[in-house]
Amino acid sequence: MFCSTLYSIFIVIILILLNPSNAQLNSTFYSNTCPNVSSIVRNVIQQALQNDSRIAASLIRLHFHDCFVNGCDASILLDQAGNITLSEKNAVPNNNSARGFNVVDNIKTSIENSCPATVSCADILALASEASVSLSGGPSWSVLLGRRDGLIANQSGANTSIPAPTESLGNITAKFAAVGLNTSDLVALSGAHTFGRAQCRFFNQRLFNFSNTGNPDPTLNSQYLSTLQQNCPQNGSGNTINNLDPSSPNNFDNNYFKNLLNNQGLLQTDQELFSTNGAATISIVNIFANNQTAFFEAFVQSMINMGNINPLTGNQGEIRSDCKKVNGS
Ligand code: HEM
Ligand SMILES: *[C@@H]1O[C@H](CO)[C@@H](O)[C@H](O)[C@H]1NC(C)=O
Ligand SMILES: *[C@@H]1O[C@H](CO)[C@@H](O)[C@H](O)[C@H]1NC(C)=O
Ligand SMILES: *[C@@H]1O[C@H](CO)[C@@H](O)[C@H](O)[C@H]1NC(C)=O
Ligand SMILES: *[C@@H]1O[C@H](CO)[C@@H](O)[C@H](O)[C@H]1NC(C)=O
Ligand SMILES: *[C@@H]1O[C@H](CO)[C@@H](O)[C@H](O)[C@H]1NC(C)=O
Ligand SMILES: *[C@@H]1O[C@H](CO)[C@@H](O)[C@H](O)[C@H]1NC(C)=O
Ligand SMILES: *[C@@H]1O[C@H](CO)[C@@H](O)[C@H](O)[C@H]1NC(C)=O
Ligand SMILES: *[C@@H]1O[C@H](CO)[C@@H](O)[C@H](O)[C@H]1NC(C)=O
Ligand SMILES: *[C@@H]1O[C@H](CO)[C@@H](O)[C@H](O)[C@H]1NC(C)=O
Ligand SMILES: *[C@@H]1O[C@H](CO)[C@@H](O)[C@H](O)[C@H]1NC(C)=O
Ligand SMILES: CC(=O)N[C@H]1CO[C@H](CO)[C@@H](O)[C@@H]1O
Repeated sequence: MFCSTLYSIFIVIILILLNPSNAQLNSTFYSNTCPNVSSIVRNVIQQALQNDSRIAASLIRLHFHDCFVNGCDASILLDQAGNITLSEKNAVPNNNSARGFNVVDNIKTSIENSCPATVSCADILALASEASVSLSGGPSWSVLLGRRDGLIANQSGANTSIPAPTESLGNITAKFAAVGLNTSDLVALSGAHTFGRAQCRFFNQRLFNFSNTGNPDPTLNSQYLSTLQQNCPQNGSGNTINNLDPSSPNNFDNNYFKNLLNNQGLLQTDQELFSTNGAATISIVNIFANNQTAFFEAFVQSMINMGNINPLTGNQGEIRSDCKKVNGS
């Protein structure tokens, strides 16, 4: 009786270990089937940066918005057509905001030329994030690979799971915790706002009528406030773009955290990391503002943590041949 119970447990463990869908990601997944995949991705992004200095930032944001919704499965890339009745692209956080889809398609085309039907679109987003950061002066790291592409999009998931820029620190923390990321990950990954742009509509409420007070957000540096008010008049279109890190808009560095110490965080959720009374995030912001190496090391670990959110592996999902569509549709 006792022995047969032990035996059953043993068999179950063996079956779990053999189940390909429990496979861990690793950095050598394509070393035989597409050994040059990293340099192919990097080259396409390097070309794209010649024309569009913002593209590196846009690409890493796609990976973030992908991973927070049904895991890192390239669901954000699916166009709304056929079986995809409600795309993530059209969800509130992405509509007229997420960009870089054409560059993802160019990367995919370039990879298919060397290694057809081999590399997933979900892995392309992870590789593109690393290339974007390192090409912008940030750290390099060994990207974990082996994700497969999902068959569905989840628009309501994208509406509700991706953090919004007007939420409280508590709400943002909860959304990160919901995907297994902690406060250290939140602060480190928010450091991605060291490059890229944001439209006025995402922070306009801080400039004129914060929390329905009729006044600006009191944490905003007054000189920075007047600059932003000129670029973002309250009743303007709200689509004008602003640098997330005005001190070095296209560089991946720790200036984002130095800005927070000067009350020059652009989004409410940026400044909250430093200005929420008693928050556990404050000491982490101070460390990163004073030590870029500490930021880079934490950022790499947290990018790996984010890239590990619920990947499809083994024979789950598929390798899409066109990142915009499920195969055969
Ligand atoms: C902590 C919660 C976060 C909130 C509320 C947030 C919100 C936003 C918003 C509102 C924008 C501007 C989009 C636009 O104007 O169209 C933006 C841009 C951006 N976000 Fe975040 N974000 C968060 C975390 C992250 C994370 C974790 C990453 C990546 C690791 C990231 C990377 C970026 C980048 C690079 C841009 C600039 C994109 C571009 O220029 O195209 N963000 N974010
Ligand atoms: C990487 O993962 C794949 C799929 O799970 C596996 O076949 C391969 O042996 C792994 N490589 C290493 C070095 O662990
Ligand atoms: C890998 O790609 C790089 C850059 O495109 C190229 O210089 C190199 O020759 C390629 N190597 C192989 C083995 O294809
Ligand atoms: C250059 O980048 C802009 C966006 O900044 C884009 O609209 C345009 O299509 C790009 N041109 C080429 C040739 O890629
Ligand atoms: C996305 O934005 C466009 C305006 O450019 C709007 O017409 C459309 O309704 C929006 N889609 C969703 C799903 O909100
Ligand atoms: C996502 O939110 C937008 C705006 O509230 C709404 O129009 C759309 O129906 C939502 N999508 C889903 C699937 O709930
Ligand atoms: C969509 O996303 C939500 C929140 O992330 C999740 O609860 C729900 O199970 C997802 N739906 C599907 C069909 O995957
Ligand atoms: C924060 O989360 C709480 C609990 O879900 C919710 O009641 C509140 O409306 C959220 N606040 C914001 C600004 O989203
Ligand atoms: C967050 O998790 C990491 C492991 O990825 C750990 O080193 C760190 O101490 C945790 N931070 C907090 C605040 O729990
Ligand atoms: C900066 O952080 C790194 C990595 O955590 C650490 O090794 C180094 O000692 C720190 N430098 C200073 C001056 O504190
Ligand atoms: C579309 O959905 C139907 C019903 O779920 C399924 O039978 C069909 O295979 C799907 N088509 C594609 C191309 O995924
Ligand atoms: C000049 C103008 O139209 N001002 C309006 C801008 O929008 C606010 C409400 O957000 C109104 O109160 C102002 O009258």
